Amino acid sequence: MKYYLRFIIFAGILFLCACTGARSGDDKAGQNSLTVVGFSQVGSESDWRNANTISMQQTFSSENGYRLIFDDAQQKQEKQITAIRNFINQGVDYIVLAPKIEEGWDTVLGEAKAAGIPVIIVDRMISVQDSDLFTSWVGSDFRSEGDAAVEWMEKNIAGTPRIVHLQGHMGSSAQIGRTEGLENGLKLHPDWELVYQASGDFVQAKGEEVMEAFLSENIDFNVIYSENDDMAYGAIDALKAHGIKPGEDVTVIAFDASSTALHMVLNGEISLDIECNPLHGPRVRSIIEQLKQGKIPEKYTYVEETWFDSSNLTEEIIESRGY
Ligand code: GYE
Repeated sequence: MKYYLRFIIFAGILFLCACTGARSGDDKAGQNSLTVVGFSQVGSESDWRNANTISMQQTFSSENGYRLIFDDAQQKQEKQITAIRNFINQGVDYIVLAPKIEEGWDTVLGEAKAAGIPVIIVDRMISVQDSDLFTSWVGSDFRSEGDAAVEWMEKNIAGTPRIVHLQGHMGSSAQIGRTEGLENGLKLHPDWELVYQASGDFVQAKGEEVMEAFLSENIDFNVIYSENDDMAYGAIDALKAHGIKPGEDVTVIAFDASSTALHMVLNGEISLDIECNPLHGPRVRSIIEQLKQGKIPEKYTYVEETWFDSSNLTEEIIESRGY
């Protein structure tokens, strides 16, 4: 009897151990099967950026087989560099970087390369000595976005354009390309005038500030070329505060084509919005899936884009776009 009881207790303990062991083993296997992606996001400066963050977070979910480590660098390149180093220390499977500016990435990406972690660049580009420091890039052709705006101006501005140019964050590809497009347009049209040029850092409040500063100088103008929607919102607020009517007194051109801005195209306050698509999550995922299968993805993938003005935009189009 005594032995019989002891045997039952012993067997019971063995059984419990086996169960816990199996369970923690399963958990481990479950965790290991998730692909870990460290994503360094530059910040949350605009509608575009927020849509981009959501796209990445929705795509790299556990339901899709991923664990996303998200880091918001709050517009500081140093923070992006620290985030990448943390990703390396944590031994993530892939690093995704949405860089603030083009320069300054060689050292830290050299460290990622030495650790054998593939790096995917999304949205803006980077400028590095050795192109092997990143595996692939996906984003927009910012220069051709600028060219499209110039082409539209050639056909749609009556009289001589006198342009106020609100630039994005200096040194970012989106600023560089859109500025190059306009500057090329100015070269092609010696009669066009650039009456003011300043950076509003892609931020609404700064767009308003820059516009206020310009308006206080009482210079004649009829076009605002704003390198993103958010700065255009700020500039439009400043115009209205001075009794100037956007769409009537001034032609406002913006970039991104987020839903709020497209509604302003429909109500006439913004005359042209050049599309820049932020929904990069699935595109980055497809690059990672290719790498997982041992394939070599394209080095550069440009997203196809269009533009919207009152001639081609409807409420249904806005509803169908997802940002
Ligand atoms: O146009 C702007 C955002 O890099 C394309 O960054 C992106 C730009 C976008 O803050 O709104």
